[in-house]
Amino acid sequence: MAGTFRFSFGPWNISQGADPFGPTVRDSIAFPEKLAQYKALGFDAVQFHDDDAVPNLDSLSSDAVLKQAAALKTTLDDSGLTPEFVAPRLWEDPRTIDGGYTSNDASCRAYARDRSLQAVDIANALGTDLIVLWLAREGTYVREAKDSKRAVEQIVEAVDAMLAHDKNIRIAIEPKPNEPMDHTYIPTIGHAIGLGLLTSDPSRVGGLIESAHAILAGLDPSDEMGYALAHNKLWSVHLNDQNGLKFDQDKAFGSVDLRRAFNQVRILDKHDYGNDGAWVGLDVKAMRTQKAGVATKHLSNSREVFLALLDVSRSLDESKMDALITERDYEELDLLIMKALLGR
Ligand code: GLO
Ligand code: MG
Repeated sequence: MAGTFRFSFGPWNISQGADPFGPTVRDSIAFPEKLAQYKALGFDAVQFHDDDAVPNLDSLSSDAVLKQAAALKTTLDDSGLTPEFVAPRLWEDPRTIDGGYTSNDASCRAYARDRSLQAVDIANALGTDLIVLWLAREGTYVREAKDSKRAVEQIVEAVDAMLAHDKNIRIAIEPKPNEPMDHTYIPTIGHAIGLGLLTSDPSRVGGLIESAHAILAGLDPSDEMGYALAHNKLWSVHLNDQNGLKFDQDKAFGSVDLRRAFNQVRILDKHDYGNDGAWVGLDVKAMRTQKAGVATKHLSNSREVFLALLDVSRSLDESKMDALITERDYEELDLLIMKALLGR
């Protein structure tokens, strides 16, 4: 029982503080400046949307896209940073208004598929075999707009196209139950793993679990992680926190419910997460109130809290816990954990 924990985040996690009700409050930070901060914050890998890696890719030829990706690989190598994954961003272009793979417009579906295949090419050029699919708009605002059975088939067809495009690529689906959609078709890790079974190569389809997304589905993130671990399908995580059932908050890890965070760390450590090279990703957002210059603390703080909770988990008296479990004295077990979290 011991995982290996190395940390990653995506450049979108250093942001300007815009929200749906107000504009940005911090200057934008250029991508090279963001990259320069990774190591000092304690992070060794970068998560990419396809257009984080190659900005404005829709206006470039395939050759130009691959050339830029190759140049980025050199920059990453020079900075000692590893690319963890590439995620096709299928939620901003006008052709993705009605979804990507499940859009009701065939030409928009073709755009989503082609862009996903290009994301695979970018991943190859960067030197990672992992694609993440956050299926942002694969859902509906009204049930009658799409056929849910057909939608699942369409997502499977898109995944199959990516698997056929490259024989080594692995696809981790990041489930989320809502936002921006009212309901999505792949809301939990069970759905993601089930979808994988419908594809042409289930061994290359897994999942990424985000704490807040599990909480929004009314589930405990550590139990979702355990479910994925039991299937050998936990290929990445997006740790963060969430205060109840509202918009996706991406709060710093552990900042709402320390015990819920502790249990995520504990299940990962208990089952050797990371020993196969998987990263601990943090998908956290700085508070809008945070001034420029100190707007990366949510990242380093989340990592610090993860490592502190790891210490707590590893310092527990496991034989005492086992004895309480045998006695079925869960009240005492409960207190033991609370005292450990309180440092008493
Ligand atoms: C939004 C998601 C988003 C993804 C990212 C990577 O709710 O968490 O941040 O993780 O786009 O695909
Ligand atoms: Mg996420």
